[in-house]
Amino acid sequence: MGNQLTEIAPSTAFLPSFQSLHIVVIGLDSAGKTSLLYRLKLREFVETIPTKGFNMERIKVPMGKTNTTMLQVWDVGGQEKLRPLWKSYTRRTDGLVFVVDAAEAERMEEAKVELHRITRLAENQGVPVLVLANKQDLDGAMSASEVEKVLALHELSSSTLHHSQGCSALDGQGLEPGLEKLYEMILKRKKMLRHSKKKR
Ligand SMILES: Nc1nc2c(ncn2[C@@H]2O[C@H](COP(=O)(O)OP(=O)(O)OP(=O)(O)O)[C@@H](O)[C@H]2O)c(=O)[nH]1
Ligand SMILES: [Mg+2]
Repeated sequence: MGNQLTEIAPSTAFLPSFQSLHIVVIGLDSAGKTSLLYRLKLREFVETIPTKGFNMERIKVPMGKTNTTMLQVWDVGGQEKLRPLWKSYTRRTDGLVFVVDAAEAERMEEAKVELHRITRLAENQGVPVLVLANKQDLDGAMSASEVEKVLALHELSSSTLHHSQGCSALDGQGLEPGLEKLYEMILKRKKMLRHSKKKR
């Protein structure tokens, strides 16, 4: 679904408007990134094929008590050969969503390595991270707090706000609360950055 083949990374992806946020969704292949993107956009579970480039959707979501926020969501393919491209998408993003298949415990170490590799980059320092422990509908899926431990989120730099949330693209549970939390972290960071600019 919506598979756009491209070698071109977004160059002017950062949107200065406060109400329009740039979000990048990454994670290992088959974690459920594209399924989550279209669950959010279409409010249904759609058939997907492995993403060879990226998908991008603009999605209006209710955020906070009264706000509706426009999200520009980039879903990037997670196959090993595509992972070197992630950094072109995450540059200057407002928030990172890292999706794992919570029912696939044996791939958590691989996911941990990739998460820490991308968040360690200088340009990603301080970008808030939402970890989605997807496929909670499957028996034996790890909970958000178990995923948080195996991915060693406490080892992320102290300037990086993070949160882990269980979810399922199949029934949609957990997705909106997770995004709400990401939104709060993004606002918090923007406020901190404005405050430190004023001090200079
Ligand atoms: N049971 C269950 N299956 C899911 C869920 N989310 C995704 N899937 C299935 O997992 C497989 C991979 O989903 P995708 O959304 O294509 O995964 P992806 O992370 O985009 O994978 P790449 O594009 O290769 O990086 C598909 O068969 C989906 O139907 C979920 O919440 N529950
Ligand atoms: Mg995909």
